[in-house]
Amino acid sequence: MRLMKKALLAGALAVLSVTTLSATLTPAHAADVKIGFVVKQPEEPWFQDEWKFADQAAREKGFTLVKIGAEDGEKLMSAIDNLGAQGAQGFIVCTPDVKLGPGIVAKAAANDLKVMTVDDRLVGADGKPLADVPHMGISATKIGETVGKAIVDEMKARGWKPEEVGAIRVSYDQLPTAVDRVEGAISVLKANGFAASNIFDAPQAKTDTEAALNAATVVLNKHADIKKWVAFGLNDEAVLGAVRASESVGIPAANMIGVGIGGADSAINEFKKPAATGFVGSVIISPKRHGYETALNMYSWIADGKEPEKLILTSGALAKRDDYQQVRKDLGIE
Ligand code: FCA
Repeated sequence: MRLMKKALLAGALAVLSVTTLSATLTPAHAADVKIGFVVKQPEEPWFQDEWKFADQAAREKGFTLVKIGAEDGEKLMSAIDNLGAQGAQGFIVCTPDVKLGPGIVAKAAANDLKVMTVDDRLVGADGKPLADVPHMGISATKIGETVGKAIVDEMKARGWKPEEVGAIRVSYDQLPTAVDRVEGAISVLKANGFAASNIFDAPQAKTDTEAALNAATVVLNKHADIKKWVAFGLNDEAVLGAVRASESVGIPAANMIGVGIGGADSAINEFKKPAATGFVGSVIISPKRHGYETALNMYSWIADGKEPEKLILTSGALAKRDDYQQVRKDLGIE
């Protein structure tokens, strides 16, 4: 009797483990799926986070993710050929230059690869978005407005009058989403009494902190009579550059208000500093949606023939030193 019980139990256990196993087994074809995730600035924390979440999707579904950094058009074109040669079926890309749009689409087709864009939307020769390529971006104007409102609120809290304040528009005008973001911020500043003549363009040569620092330094030196400043731009790196520039010319944190966009490590490390800097806040956007969701969408396109939506625009939420942990948690990116 005892033996029989034991045998029965063993049998039940065996059945159990087989069922659990088959439930977690990925479909036979998942292992054959290979997806590229190509980004323009692999060292930027935002893109690291996108990759991290895309990796999570790959692990969950069982496909292979190939992460490639492509800082210029040449690297991007050879990356696409490479993916084709490796037998990938599709890729997601944040291009170093949106004007490469038609070239990217042609290269993808030549390699029989499906293509989706993330963050930066491709444009055609006429400067209009390539609406046929599925894209996930941020709602740039709205997020820019959130930046503008955060700046205005902080100005009010500090009792600043708009006429005594200079604004640094760290700009990268060849990228439409960058223009939409800064123009969104400017619209709110203007609606709150900021004169256009107090807003100064600081064009950055690249979208990193160093380029922004250089661009903002020129503005600050040229307008040394202005003692109070605000700054905004494409991302956290742009605004951090402006904040570093203000520090280097001796403007105290109390006289600087910078609000970025992103909320990855560049911003978080700034919030973690023991003393507050002029980097007051960041509108946190979701690398989880942009990494995990795009990768899943590409996977369903390849594995199930389900075409992704043509356009998804994600939102953001303002975070500051004292609440960024909670905001990140609410966005599911902790
Ligand atoms: C652009 C910027 C990145 C990030 C992304 C959402 O690609 O360069 O920093 O803000 O949009």
